[in-house]
Amino acid sequence: MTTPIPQPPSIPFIGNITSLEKDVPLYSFRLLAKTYGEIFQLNILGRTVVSVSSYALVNEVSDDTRFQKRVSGGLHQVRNLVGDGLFTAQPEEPNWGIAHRLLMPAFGTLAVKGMMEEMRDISNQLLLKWQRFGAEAIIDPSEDFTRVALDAIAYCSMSYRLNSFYTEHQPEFTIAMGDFLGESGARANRPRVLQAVMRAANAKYEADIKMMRGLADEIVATRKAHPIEKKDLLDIMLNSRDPKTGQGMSEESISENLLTFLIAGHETSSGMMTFMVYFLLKNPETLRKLRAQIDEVLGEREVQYEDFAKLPYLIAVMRETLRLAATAPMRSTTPIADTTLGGGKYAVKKGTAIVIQTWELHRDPAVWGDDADEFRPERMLDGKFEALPPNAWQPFGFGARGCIGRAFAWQEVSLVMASVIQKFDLSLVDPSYTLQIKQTLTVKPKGLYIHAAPRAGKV
Ligand code: MNH
Repeated sequence: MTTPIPQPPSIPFIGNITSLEKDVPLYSFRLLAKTYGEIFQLNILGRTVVSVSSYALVNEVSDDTRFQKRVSGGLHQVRNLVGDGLFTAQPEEPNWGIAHRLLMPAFGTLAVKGMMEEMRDISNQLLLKWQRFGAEAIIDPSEDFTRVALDAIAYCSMSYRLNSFYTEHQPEFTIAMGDFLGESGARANRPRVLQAVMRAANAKYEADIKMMRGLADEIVATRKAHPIEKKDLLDIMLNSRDPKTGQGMSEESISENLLTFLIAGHETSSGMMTFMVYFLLKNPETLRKLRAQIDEVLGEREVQYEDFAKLPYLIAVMRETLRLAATAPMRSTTPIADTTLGGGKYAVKKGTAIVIQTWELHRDPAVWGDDADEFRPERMLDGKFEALPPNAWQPFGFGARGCIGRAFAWQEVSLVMASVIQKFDLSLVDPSYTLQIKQTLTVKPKGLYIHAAPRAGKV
């Protein structure tokens, strides 16, 4: 016997859409999980969405033999820009396999290691800026980390310089992308009739898409006009063939995947660095310990690839940051056939969207204990991370559709954050600041401002 999945009261035609906060849906999902428990379902404009948040249920749906990724909701809207690119392809679309097989090797640990000096080039632009601005400047870390992450992915994987540090405001592309992602999220929760009459919003959406496609075309055209020796991501897309099908990538597919990497490759990493700064400033003892380890290993010299293995506390802080603030806060999966969840308790039909609430998963007391809400990197140290139950920590998603950029993000954040902590004394502009969130498809802190005072002898 199955029991019905709990559902908040629903309004005819509109369903549960009013249960979702417009600006930060994550808040609503978290509140609903507190109210209704580890599983509940919503009716969003006629679509059933099942939300799961306990370790037990997430572990159950993290199973490639019974469930597979489903691109729906806001992510489905992102297809308006990137079509069946690597991130947004449905599992049955052949372009996923082609792009996956071709591009995986470009982002393996070894390939990423080879990008170290290009990453440093970009990271140094941030360090120089903060040094020149000096101790009194008010810094928006989210903006500068976004510059770093966006420039790094473009430079390391496409040998293209976006030069985001040379514009006063966020670069045009960043703004267009932010607006596009925000609008894509909103569209998923908007009745079609309403969408149709929103002329200004629709025109802006189309203009943003056009602007971003223009950049992709420009990057490809630049490469064709100035070929280089390097076997980077762009070179692979232009010149390699899928070993399995023998197919190359079409022009459209190249453009869509190029944009996929620019999008997927920067918002999550920059959000992670911003959250990390927030957690460190709110936990001075942790910051002190991290600084001590960095000083001991690096002294006055620049961090090298080989140093990362000697900075276990940095790694623990990064893991703990992504536990409490997974910057891609949800992912969707779906049963391959009609099935049940919770050991036969709840029936779920084939094709139903199941949304995994990573923020709740990462706070399940069954895994993390009673202090699950506390930022405590020690829980990730000394083999404890490796001893976690399977799928308990999954900020990078799951299985074949897990993050392809994990090694890239890890190296980038290690490099940037080790350097920042080594060279600057950070402080909050407003010491009473408490965390607020801005959500597009990803989440990042909102309204966080810091000072970065150069440390004597270190810069
Ligand atoms: Mn990334 C997929 C999180 C950095 C490129 N990424 C995913 C997924 C999560 C995720 C979660 C799975 C989404 C889903 O199931 O729908 N990614 C992150 C986080 C960071 C990150 C938390 C940084 C921190 N990602 C990066 C970087 C790149 C990148 C950097 C590019 C270099 N990610 C991708 C791509 C996919 C993906 C591409 C889609 C892979 C696939 O479906 O085959």
